[in-house]
Amino acid sequence: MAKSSDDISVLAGTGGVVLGEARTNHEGRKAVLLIRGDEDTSEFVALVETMGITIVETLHQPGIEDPRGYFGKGRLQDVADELSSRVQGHPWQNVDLVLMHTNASPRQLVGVSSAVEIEVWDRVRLLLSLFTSHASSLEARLQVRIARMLSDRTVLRELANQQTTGERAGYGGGGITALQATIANINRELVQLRKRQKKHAVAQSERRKQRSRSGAVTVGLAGYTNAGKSSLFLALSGKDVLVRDKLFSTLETTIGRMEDSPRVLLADTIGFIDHLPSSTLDAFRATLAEALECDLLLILSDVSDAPEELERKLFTSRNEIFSRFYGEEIEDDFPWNSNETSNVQKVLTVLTKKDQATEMQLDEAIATVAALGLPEPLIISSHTGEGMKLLKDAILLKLYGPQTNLLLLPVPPEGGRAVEGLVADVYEAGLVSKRIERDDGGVEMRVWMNEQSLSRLLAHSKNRIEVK
Ligand SMILES: Nc1nc2c(ncn2[C@@H]2O[C@H](COP(=O)(O)OP(=O)(O)OP(=O)(O)O)[C@@H](O)[C@H]2O)c(=O)[nH]1
Ligand SMILES: [Mg+2]
Repeated sequence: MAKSSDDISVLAGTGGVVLGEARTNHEGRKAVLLIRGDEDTSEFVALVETMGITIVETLHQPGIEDPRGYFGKGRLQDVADELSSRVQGHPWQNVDLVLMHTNASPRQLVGVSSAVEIEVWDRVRLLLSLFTSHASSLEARLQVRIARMLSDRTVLRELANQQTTGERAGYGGGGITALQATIANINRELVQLRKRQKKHAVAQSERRKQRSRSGAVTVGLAGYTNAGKSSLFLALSGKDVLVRDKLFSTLETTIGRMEDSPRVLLADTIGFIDHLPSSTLDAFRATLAEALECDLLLILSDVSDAPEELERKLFTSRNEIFSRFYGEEIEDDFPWNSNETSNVQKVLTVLTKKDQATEMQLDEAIATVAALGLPEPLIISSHTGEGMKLLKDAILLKLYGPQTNLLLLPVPPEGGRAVEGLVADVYEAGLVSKRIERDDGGVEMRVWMNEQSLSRLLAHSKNRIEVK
């Protein structure tokens, strides 16, 4: 059995790096944040706040990132000195975390860690820690663990590399051999974890096939984190899922039935975020597949966001879905309009949280959606219910085409199946929205039904069902 990576103690102060262990609760921690240039830090700060961590001080250094230590050598030393000379009452007294506002290279992570000698997170490690603390299901924990180990391995490889080239001396007590043994352990455990994940994925894909064989169709809910996916899922299905004003509340896929339309399944899933490394996204692939391999995909975005935020988040969602997940090239005319081999034939854009948006925001958002080549949006509020009926109808229209009016004829004089039997067949084949019993014993029905099911129904009805 491979040694668990939780045992890896690459400790600060012994010439190594704190890889930030399996700790899941970071509530109440204090951090300093390092920033180069004048980047917008609001999303990063929101991620930090979501975890209950307080940023005690933000340190800026103008100019471009130093490839060795993110901050320049002198400035980084200043930070290290300040940390090591803390006395009672120092504002940094309880700081045990240094945050870097970047997706750092392994070299930068090692560089900053060695200098400050406390735990260091770049944006990716921050996300991984957040995922770890929000992972509540077995599946979520498994994929987060894989993502963490992949990321830890790059840091350990960098350390090994620095020791081999003589750039760095010693590694704890054990030196390069201990490091290589640790990497080997990680590799072994990754093989095991991936096997388990593969098993999950196969089982999931089998369940998906079964669902579609049983005539169910799936509607996937996708969008940036905090877009309101779980809230819409709850509003449409009534099935309880975690809704919180936190980033990445949802890390796995939940399937539920659309209310009044039991054959329509909804899939709530993990959200997207900018600049997630491919290896991290890959760890969530099976989960995403559960929602994105669907009959209809809803792309959600929060219309109460500032216009440039909305654009950024929709742009990211679009790229994650089409380029990274489906591996399609994004061109001006979109896959769902142009290309029959596309993975997604059907897409709807949904703007959420209408109750919090101004008229001007709504207008701007509609223009943004069009500029990105996405289908014209439906605008809803899961809280007030506004737009929900239109959305449900739009979903059914996309899935089944226009509604069909059927007339079920009464039993003829020479005998035949009871009308109730025909009615049952119709319920079996589609979604009934209206039913009128006629005086002559016949029944009129209005249904959502795709062409294939309709022709099968008519063929089996011995001319007792007519399309009106
Ligand atoms: N005012 C308003 N708030 C909403 C609406 N829909 C969702 N929210 C809020 O937006 C926040 C995020 O909602 P979620 O449904 O958890 O969003 P999500 O997309 O599932 O988020 P993650 O799972 O974290 O990616 C919560 O605080 C919701 O209450 C809405 O229609 N109106
Ligand atoms: Mg959610």
